[in-house]
Amino acid sequence: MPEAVRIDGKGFADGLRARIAAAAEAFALHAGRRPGLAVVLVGEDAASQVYVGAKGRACIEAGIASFEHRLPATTGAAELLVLIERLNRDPEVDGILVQLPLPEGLDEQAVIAAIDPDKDVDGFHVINAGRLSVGQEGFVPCTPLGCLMLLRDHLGDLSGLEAVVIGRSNIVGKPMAQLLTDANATVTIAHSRTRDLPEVVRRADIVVAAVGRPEMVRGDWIKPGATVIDVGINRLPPTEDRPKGRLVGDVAYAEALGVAGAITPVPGGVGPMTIAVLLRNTLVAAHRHAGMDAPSGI
Ligand code: NAP
Ligand code: L37
Repeated sequence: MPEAVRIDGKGFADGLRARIAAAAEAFALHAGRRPGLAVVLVGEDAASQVYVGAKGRACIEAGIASFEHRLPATTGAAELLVLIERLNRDPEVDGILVQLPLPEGLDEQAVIAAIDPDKDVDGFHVINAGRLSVGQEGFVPCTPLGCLMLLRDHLGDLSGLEAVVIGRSNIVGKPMAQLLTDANATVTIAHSRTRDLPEVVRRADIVVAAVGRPEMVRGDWIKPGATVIDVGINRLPPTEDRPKGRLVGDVAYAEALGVAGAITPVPGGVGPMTIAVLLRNTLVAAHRHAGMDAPSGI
């Protein structure tokens, strides 16, 4: 069995970002303004700080205006809702992202519900979840859309393939299962109550692991030749030679390499796609707000 192909999410995301940058420049010429993304971060969550920083830099590089709002963990719900209302009305802001998780005491669903669905580039608003579920145009959550792009790029048509999504969160697992169903795959959703997960995963031509448990999916769970998308981002405890701790996925990568047909690495797989798709959704939002056709091929 030859070693699995390493699906280069970072490389794909870089290409996507270059296409977005070109389209953002064309948008600015026509609309007289850049697309704009507002990112709201409440509190000091270490991973969120890193991602929000990366998102801001990615915006600037793509010619998208970035409006960062970093608020203390003590921010009250009323204050946060006032900010979101202001961003909803701001014509410079095409997309609004409130980085999750929010600090204890803030109701995430209530905060997301306050975002104008047509600026909800994260696709977390119930209106956008509903649109996805009934097949209407809206915004699709960035991480699962990025996974679908990688799958299509690697496999082409997904019709009739057996897909197993491990995890049923609103931000990854559920929308991922919906996208795969829409792409004509036969989809199984597995979760913490699934009986005999290894046996379920062994049926899959496509495995999407979105669990949050380091290296839970073992090599011998994977059907030979399957395509594996590892969404997990888990930081292992620090060691002598890795003072920051190693980053691993939900799949035992070294084991899976010997069995899978193709697999995304961590880091360098799904993570960079999440950021690139956020820029894409913002660009699409800007076109819709300006009454322009969204650019094709992005
Ligand atoms: P989440 O909300 O915690 O959901 C985890 C899911 O995994 C739940 O549905 C849970 O089942 C299931 N699960 C937990 N233990 C399990 C087990 N032993 N066997 C089978 N299923 C199990 O997590 P999430 O937000 O979807 O994120 C999942 C992972 O993806 C995390 O590592 C996160 O850091 C990563 N992530 C990465 C990106 C990226 O850009 N790469 C973006 C978002 C998230 P129940 O529903 O039964 O509890
Ligand atoms: N859109 N994404 C959106 N909204 C949110 O509310 N929490 C959240 C969210 N999650 C998110 O941004 N996740 C994420 C995860 C990983 C990366 C980016 C975004 C990423 O770039 N990961 C790099 C490694 C980064 C590191 O070293 O820590 C990777 O290569 O996987």
